[in-house]
Amino acid sequence: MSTPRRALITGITGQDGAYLAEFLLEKQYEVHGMVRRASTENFERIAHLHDRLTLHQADLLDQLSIINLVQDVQPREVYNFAAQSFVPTSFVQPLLTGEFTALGVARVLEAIRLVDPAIRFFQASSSEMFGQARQTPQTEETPFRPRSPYGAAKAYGHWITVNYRESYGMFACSGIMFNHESPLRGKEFVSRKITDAAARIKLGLQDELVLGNLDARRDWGFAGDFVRAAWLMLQQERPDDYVIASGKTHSVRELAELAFGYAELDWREYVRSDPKFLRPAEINNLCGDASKARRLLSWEPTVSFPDLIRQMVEADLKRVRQEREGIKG
Ligand code: NAP
Ligand code: G4F
Repeated sequence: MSTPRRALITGITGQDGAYLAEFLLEKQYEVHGMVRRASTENFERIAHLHDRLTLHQADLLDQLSIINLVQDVQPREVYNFAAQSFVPTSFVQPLLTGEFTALGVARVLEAIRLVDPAIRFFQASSSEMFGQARQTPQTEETPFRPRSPYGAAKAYGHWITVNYRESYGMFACSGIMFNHESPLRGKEFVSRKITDAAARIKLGLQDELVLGNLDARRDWGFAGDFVRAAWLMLQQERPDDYVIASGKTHSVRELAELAFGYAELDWREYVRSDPKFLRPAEINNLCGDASKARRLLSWEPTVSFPDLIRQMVEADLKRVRQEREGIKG
């Protein structure tokens, strides 16, 4: 039997997994995390929580390892945040992305169905599923037209979640999450690539920043707000799907201008665009309508776009300064 307030997080070493682990610990949950084996441990984002977490080795590619994990932990809630989550990599590794990001979802759902179909399940779906959307802003009803192998894989993950809910009566929810960032964001994503570069340039460790499409527009929010929405979905009476978004869009250019401004730099002196960072197919604009989540979950974002970017720049300035002092010492 599953125990109240025991949760299993896949992808706990990633940005969202780390924020959710902290959020659930504050709510007195017993938190278990799935980690994949690596030759070097990759626990930086959860280092401050390590003593309070139980980590288990399993892999999205290995069905039996996931079944054994769910059997051992007997959670009440499973949050599936694990995925190959970087869109450009999905163009060069489309099959692996499909294995992790699409079939990985079915493997977790199958494990739950086998072990205890009453376990509540959250799937981290993505606004990339909308792709070149014909309707703005995007809602739960907007048709998907993905523009990357990642987006196509997430669309499978979304629909298989809906299917397990409808076929087996499972409490399976899909959060259609727009871009969300934080100081824990991976450095290859554009927000963190920019805030890290602004800090390094400010401190004399880098000369320039090379980006791709400066005109792309995204609906950027704060990761901490998004994991709270995931938790709220699993506390409802009925399972459902929800768009999670700020409802405001900004261009990559605006993000760069803001971040460099917080570092007291003029972005135009340091940023250039190179076609090598353009994607085979781009999504020019994404903007979400989270009215349903606001209405039914009472969810509201708490961090504005300028505050988010300021926090990221400040965190990168502090970290780069410490690294520089460490190198000198
Ligand atoms: P992230 O930082 O890239 O974290 C991904 C996590 O998945 C990492 O813990 C990674 O482990 C794990 N993982 C990858 N392949 C795995 C495998 N085969 N077996 C087990 N674990 C594996 O991503 P994030 O930004 O936190 O996003 C969390 C989830 O939300 C992802 O599913 C992403 O696609 C989705 N999402 C994110 C956003 C966003 O803007 N952040 C928006 C919409 C949806 P390692 O540390 O070992 O690599
Ligand atoms: O930061 P990005 O790489 O995020 P992207 O592709 O929107 O995907 C993120 O959000 C999705 C939700 O919509 C998640 F599902 C997904 O897992 C991931 O977290 O790129 C944002 C925009 C793109 O239009 C890209 O072309 O920034 C543009 N961009 C311009 N120059 C760049 C760069 N992106 C990256 N990564 N690096 C650049 O140099």
